[in-house]
Amino acid sequence: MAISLNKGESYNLSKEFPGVKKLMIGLGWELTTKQLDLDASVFMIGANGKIINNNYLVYFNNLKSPDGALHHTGDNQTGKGMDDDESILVNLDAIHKEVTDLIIVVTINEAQENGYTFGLLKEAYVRIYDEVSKKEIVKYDLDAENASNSDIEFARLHRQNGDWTFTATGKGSGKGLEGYMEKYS
Ligand SMILES: [Ca+2]
Ligand SMILES: [Ca+2]
Repeated sequence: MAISLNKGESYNLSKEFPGVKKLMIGLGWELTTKQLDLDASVFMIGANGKIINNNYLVYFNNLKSPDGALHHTGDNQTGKGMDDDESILVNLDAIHKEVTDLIIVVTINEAQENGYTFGLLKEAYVRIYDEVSKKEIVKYDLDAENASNSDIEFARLHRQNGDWTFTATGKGSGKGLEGYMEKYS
């Protein structure tokens, strides 16, 4: 069973899931009345709180990080089909040594212009699971618990002394992907 975390809570991923090497970040959603395009993105952050260079934002326009550690499987614009609609594979051991944090965000395309929120969707979630064992580590509900948000900083993975710590951030900014790009670039 996935770990249930309140916002702001952390746990040591390396201790809770010993030997975990590869994570999968999965984003899924189903439409109700509106056609909404959700996007999963990961900012690979260095000691100064910014991405270590412009290629270390992995999203629909940059599917692989230069270190080969992160691989986005491609943009999905409709959410059609069950299970994960967008996925990002994370190979923890391959992450560039200057990267101290991975910040995972989910945004809705053109949400600001159109007033879109997660509440317009159903069965919308973002989750992380161990790619090898398929064991789910954490799952966040987007449409019910974050209905009024149009974007969310879902989680932060922080590297310390070779261990990875997971923190449930769970904060919306209302500024979309561009807002996160400004903040972390
Ligand atoms: Ca998308
Ligand atoms: Ca779907």
